[in-house]
Amino acid sequence: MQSKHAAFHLAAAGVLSLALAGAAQAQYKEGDVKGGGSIAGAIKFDGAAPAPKVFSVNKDKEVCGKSPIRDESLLVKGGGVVNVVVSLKGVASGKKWSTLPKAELDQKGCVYHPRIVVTKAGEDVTVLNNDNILHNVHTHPEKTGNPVANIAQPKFRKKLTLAKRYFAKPGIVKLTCDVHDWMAGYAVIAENPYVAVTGEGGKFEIKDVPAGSYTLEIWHEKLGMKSQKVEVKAGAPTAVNVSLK
Ligand SMILES: [Cu+2]
Repeated sequence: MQSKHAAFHLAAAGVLSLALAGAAQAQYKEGDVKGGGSIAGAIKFDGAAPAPKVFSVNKDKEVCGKSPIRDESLLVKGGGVVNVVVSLKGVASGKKWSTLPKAELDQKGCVYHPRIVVTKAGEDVTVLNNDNILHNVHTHPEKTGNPVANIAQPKFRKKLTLAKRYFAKPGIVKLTCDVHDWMAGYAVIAENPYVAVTGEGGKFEIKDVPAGSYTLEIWHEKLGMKSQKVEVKAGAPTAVNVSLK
């Protein structure tokens, strides 16, 4: 498939429901992928990069105020959008789940690292607290149908295991902290391991895809969701370049 440049705008509202449309799909099966293809490209930002915004830290200044906390809800670096979730839908079988890193995020300087964590549906998510202050993990399941977690993580609790029941159903769950209102992160509960999160330049790559036709979903917390058809050929890269605004 050739490169595509498609500009679109979508309100963030209503986006989560679309992202969850695959919930009823058949269970993904692990197997060996021989001669798979790949999907690679970049998610660009159509327009001028938004001016950087810094939150005013009004709580636990000695820890949270050590370095400025930037608003990373729309982060454009090198012309591309960082923290865009790119996922492949309709994959019946393919590479092993173990190709995804274990879902773990840290609270450091009162910021979630990483902002977006990917997990297999029905797995625990680990939340570390390296700040030596109280945080509180609050999940917002939106339309996933997962239960809400609202768990205090005192300074002595360096590691919190968020139980798998909070991540039983696929979709996107937002994480916030009731102590520090600027803290925001997302757990992407995946149906299959073909999920990538964009880095600098908006770049991403999804490897070892069995040849076939799929739908690629592109989701960003502020810019909304877009999906497009993608044709993957055996042993060949497929370029997908999209602009968001
Ligand atoms: Cu906090």
